[in-house]
Amino acid sequence: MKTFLNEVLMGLGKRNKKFNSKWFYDYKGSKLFEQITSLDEYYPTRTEKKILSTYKNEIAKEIGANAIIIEPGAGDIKKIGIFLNSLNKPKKYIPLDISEEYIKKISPNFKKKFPNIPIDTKGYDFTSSMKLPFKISSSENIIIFFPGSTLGNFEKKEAVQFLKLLKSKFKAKKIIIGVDLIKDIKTLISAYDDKKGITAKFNKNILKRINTELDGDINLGLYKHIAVFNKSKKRIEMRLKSIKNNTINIRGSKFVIKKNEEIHTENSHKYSIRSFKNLVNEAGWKISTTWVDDKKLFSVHCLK
Ligand code: AVI
Repeated sequence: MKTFLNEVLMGLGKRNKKFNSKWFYDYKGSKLFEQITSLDEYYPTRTEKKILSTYKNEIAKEIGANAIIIEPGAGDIKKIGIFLNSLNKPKKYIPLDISEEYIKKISPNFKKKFPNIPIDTKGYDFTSSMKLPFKISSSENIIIFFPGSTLGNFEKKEAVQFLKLLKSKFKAKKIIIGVDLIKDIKTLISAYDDKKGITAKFNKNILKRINTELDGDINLGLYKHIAVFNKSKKRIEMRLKSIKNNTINIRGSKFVIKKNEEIHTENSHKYSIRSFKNLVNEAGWKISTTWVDDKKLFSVHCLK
């Protein structure tokens, strides 16, 4: 299994330095992401919630009866509640999150709101090759709920692999998935570089984690948060740019970072309905319904 330490050492050893964005999400990072979702500039969360609420009955129809709903990367578990009461006898809800500490703190709230729906919370890195932390049978109506455009954080190849895995490993019958749409660059950039600097803190949280968990000696003040739109790859890229020559020491490994050198920390791919359809088809799924908001900022799809 790739650990945080291994991945960080490998990422800093590359000529084009990079980290996997999943390492943002310890307890603190999950809290910062929660704050991002209510920023004025960050349109995806409120837009997706509106779509889920407007079309909850259509979504419930697609999901069908006796569903076991699995949500990989569930975070603050705020979206499932929008349509849960519209479902026909849901059997169980299984939220998975890489930060076990965070998800375990969030789940009592769900139990209070939905006392009749069994919840089976698990700390689990859904990008890992580890065994699933629960048993499933392919005869069940297994539905994957994957909102928030989390798929956008994968490289295209990884996204296809992950969609395939949802069928082979998770035994999913259908997927309800949220996907962010391509739009004007100004709106995109400000969503990832907000005025209050919360996204900058979120981005730097990875450096903080390296210092506290891996005994690193990074001077956080020497790194600047930047968000750029990569036009050819249709994605926002978050990076940490060093403002001075400096060195990073982590458990006996030393890395020299030059002034203006960047560490790539996150990709957030944006799709058109057509490019998403192509991606989904490549993974062996078909779009059965697509829902979008009036301004065509965000999309929610049912895949089968
Ligand atoms: C979790 N993920 C879909 C977010 C996104 O928009 O790519 C993470 C994020 N990064 C910066 N702001 C939000």
